[in-house]
Amino acid sequence: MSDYAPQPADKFTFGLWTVGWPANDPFGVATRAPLDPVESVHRLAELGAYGVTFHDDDLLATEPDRDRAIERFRKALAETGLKVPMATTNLFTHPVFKDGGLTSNDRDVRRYALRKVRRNIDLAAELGAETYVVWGGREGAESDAAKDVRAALARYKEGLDLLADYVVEKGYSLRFALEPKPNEPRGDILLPTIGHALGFISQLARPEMFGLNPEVGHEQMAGLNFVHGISQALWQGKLFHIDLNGQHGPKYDQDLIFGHGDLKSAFFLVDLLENGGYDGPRHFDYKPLRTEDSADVWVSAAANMRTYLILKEKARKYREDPEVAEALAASRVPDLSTPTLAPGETFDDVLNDEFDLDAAAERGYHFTRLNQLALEHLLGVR
Ligand code: GLT
Ligand code: MN
Ligand code: MN
Repeated sequence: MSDYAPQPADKFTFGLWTVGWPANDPFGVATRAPLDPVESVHRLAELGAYGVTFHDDDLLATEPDRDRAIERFRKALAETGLKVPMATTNLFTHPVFKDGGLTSNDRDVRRYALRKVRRNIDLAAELGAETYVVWGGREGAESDAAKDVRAALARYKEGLDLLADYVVEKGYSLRFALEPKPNEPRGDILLPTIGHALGFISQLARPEMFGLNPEVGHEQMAGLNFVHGISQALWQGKLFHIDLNGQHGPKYDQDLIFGHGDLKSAFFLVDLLENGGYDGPRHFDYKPLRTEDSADVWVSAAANMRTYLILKEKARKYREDPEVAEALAASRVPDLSTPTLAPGETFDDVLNDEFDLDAAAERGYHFTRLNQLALEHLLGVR
């Protein structure tokens, strides 16, 4: 039995803004002191993480001088060996972004947003990042009168096309990962779900440079099945990165610890990530509860990784259980991977099938047994 101790090889990463969240919310001020990014790097390394990710502004949490902040961050990375696989831009906190960054109605703001992203792309590339996340939390509206959505999408495309050209021109090996979210902080956000974002990418000038950074809670806020969404992103070769956390259904964005929301979905998600060909970072984007003190923050960071590793072991045992294999076969789950036409057949060949319509209609799929087996593995009784 493993002790579930995270190793860098597990590729667990954390945003500086997660452990560093001082727990201010719309109804109350911070309950924790600002955290020095240098301390976060050291604590996360001690806990067994592989890397950290950051917004441009996260680096300035306790040191307002940008050059000095970057230097201190670099030193902490060198001391710990932590990697920076992803970086992103804060286009949402400053009041100038109240109507968005790349899609603000104000053209001057859009140009400022482009400068801000471009500057942090240079730093991301220097630090060795491979993924640049774009979460457009402020790109949206509260009223349909306030935003010409077709124009906003055109400006979004214009901005992202320029940024992709810039990356190519500089020779950086960065790819962009768009992060969907249905609402919050805007009433409606422009790329609300995985499906919308995939559709939008097809309109970009360099679609191959764009994929997704889906977040568990964001799809669940929209009442959607995260495992299905991730499956489609994988199928389209667009799962560039992932934000793991927990959420209890459609309500405000909870950003709970991974597994502390819909646990059964988390189980099937880990099973999919481990067996579905995703080899990128397992990135946690959660918020330590506002009730917790600064020591509890590290308990919560460790809990994300431990939960993932427990679920990974559960998924392995589920897959190895002969009764599960038999139940999967009885449910004809593996049969879905067989192409509907045999090699060499043409569409006309389906006309020649001998088919007993009533017998096929009567056959059960036995999914209940399969689901119960998964549940029993998750509950630890098998
Ligand atoms: C912000 C948001 C997250 C995004 C981050 C990237 S910042 O905390 O809630 O979901 O992933 O900008
Ligand atoms: Mn979130
Ligand atoms: Mn996120």
